[in-house]
Amino acid sequence: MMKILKFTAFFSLLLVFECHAAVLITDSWVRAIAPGQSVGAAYMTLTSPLDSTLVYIETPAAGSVEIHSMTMTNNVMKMRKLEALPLQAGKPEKLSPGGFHLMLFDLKSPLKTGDKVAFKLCFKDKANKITHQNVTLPIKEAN
Ligand SMILES: [Cu+2]
Repeated sequence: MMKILKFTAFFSLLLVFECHAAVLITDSWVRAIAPGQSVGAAYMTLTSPLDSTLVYIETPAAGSVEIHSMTMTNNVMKMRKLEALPLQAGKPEKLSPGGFHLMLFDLKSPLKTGDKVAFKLCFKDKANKITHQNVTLPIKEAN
C-alpha cells in the first residue's frame, strides 16, 4: 500500500512539473498575404512559467522560419534576425506588428484568411533541455 502511494505521489509531481513547464501561447495569428508573395509573418504572445528561450520554429507552410526584431531608426524600419528569443519567467513576450515577429520564408502556398497554419516551437530551459510545443495559428488580415 505504501509503495503504491509513493508511486502515485511521484507520478503526480511529474505531471504537475510537465504542466507548469509549458509556455502559454496567446494572441497567435499569421498575417494573410496575397498570392505570389513568398514571405510572411506570424505573431503571438509567449508567457513562460520558467526562464526559457525560444530557439527554433518550423512549419510545413514555409521553407524556413526566423525570429526577427523590428526597430525604428531615423524613420527607417529595420528588421534584424535573432538567433533566439529569451523569455523571462512569468513575463509575457509579445510578438506583434512593428515589433518582434516570426518571419516565414519560401511559403509553400498563399496564406488565405480563414485557413490555419501549424507550427512547432522549440524552447530551451536553463539546463539546456529542449522541449517542443505544437500550436495552430489562424490566418487573419492585418488591421
Ligand atoms: Cu522580419
